[in-house]
Amino acid sequence: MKRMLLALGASLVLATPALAQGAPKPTPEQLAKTYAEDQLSLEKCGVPRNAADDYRPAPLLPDQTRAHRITSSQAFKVESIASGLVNPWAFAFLPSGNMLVTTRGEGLRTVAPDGKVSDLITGTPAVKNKFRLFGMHDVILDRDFPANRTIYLAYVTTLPEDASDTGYIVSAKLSPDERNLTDYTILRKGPVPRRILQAKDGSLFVLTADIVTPYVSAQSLASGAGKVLHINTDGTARADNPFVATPNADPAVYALGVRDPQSMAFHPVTGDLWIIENEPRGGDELNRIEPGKNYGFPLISFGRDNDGKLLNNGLTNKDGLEQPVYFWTPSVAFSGMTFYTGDKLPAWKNSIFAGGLSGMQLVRLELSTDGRVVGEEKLLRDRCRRIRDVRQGPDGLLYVLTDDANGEILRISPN
Ligand SMILES: [Ca+2]
Repeated sequence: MKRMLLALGASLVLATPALAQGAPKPTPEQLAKTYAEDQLSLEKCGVPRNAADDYRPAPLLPDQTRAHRITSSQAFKVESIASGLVNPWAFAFLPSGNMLVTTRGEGLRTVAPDGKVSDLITGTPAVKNKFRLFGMHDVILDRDFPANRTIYLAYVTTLPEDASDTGYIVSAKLSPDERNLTDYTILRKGPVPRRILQAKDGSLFVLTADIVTPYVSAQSLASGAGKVLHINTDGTARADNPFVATPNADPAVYALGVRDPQSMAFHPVTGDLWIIENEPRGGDELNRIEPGKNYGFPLISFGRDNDGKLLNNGLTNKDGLEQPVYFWTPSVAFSGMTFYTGDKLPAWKNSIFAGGLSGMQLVRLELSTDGRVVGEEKLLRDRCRRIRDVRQGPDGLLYVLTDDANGEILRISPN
């Protein structure tokens, strides 16, 4: 075991200098620090699933993987503000000061600022915590929540009349006492939905997964799986979606060819839609999404399939298919993501933060003005926790949700 850890640490440090132009070259001292941090993390937390996988396809763009590892100048402290949440998946900040939290196998609860966890909110659909993959996923508040009390939920359940798992995007209203859901409306029924994001105009972007081999859905315009979808708040497809006139296409499709995208956020300056998706085994990708574009899965991939076999003979590039801005081998297995836009942690302004599940880390990415990754920092690794979601609070601090049977909400503030 020790030998494997050393070998893994050594290969990580060797990979770091192979950075392309654009990123500043790390000093020997920085490399030594990075190596020591990687080593410590692996020894303390153990080698996560796929982390020992040494499959490393070559990048095709500058700084497309292993961009210069950075250490933040931002001094910060981490406090646990709530615990005892059973496999929490996502959270949102209510105007009351409470947080609305989904728990994967249960439903929906609130958490008060003092950490008190409520009973289950009634009227929430029944879900099962199946294979650690399915159940209650995302929750967001409507932009006009203070006036209309509307929330949106993404979840997967198995109904008696259905042979297989069914995904739902629904809207509902949260009662003023935050104890009950009413006005339940199904917006979409179909493939596994992960995240929901509301645009300034009120429309909803939805990420859906194609995780069933042989991955026939992600490239099929007729299927809503393995897609970025764009819908109205009544569930209908946006009239300006790119494939509304394409015969047999699902009109909700906005972009295609993604596998298991779980992270989504708008860039605070450009307004562009960014997502992170998990490939089966290595090759997790950061993508900037444009309408009508094909992000390649499973035709091209920087990862391998779960059985270790190459996807499409290891092809990583093909005309007509988009290259990821950035990719990770081995897997980090990302979940929630946000751009930090607050003033409380100024050194982190406009950075991407994304939670790693098997990678047990909070990744911070610095982007250049032209949208390339110029620095990657790995935070919270000393805690050895699967990080399920990260959001910016209304107080300008960062909040992180850990995913296990005793899930916590962590608050990151300046120190
Ligand atoms: Ca891709």
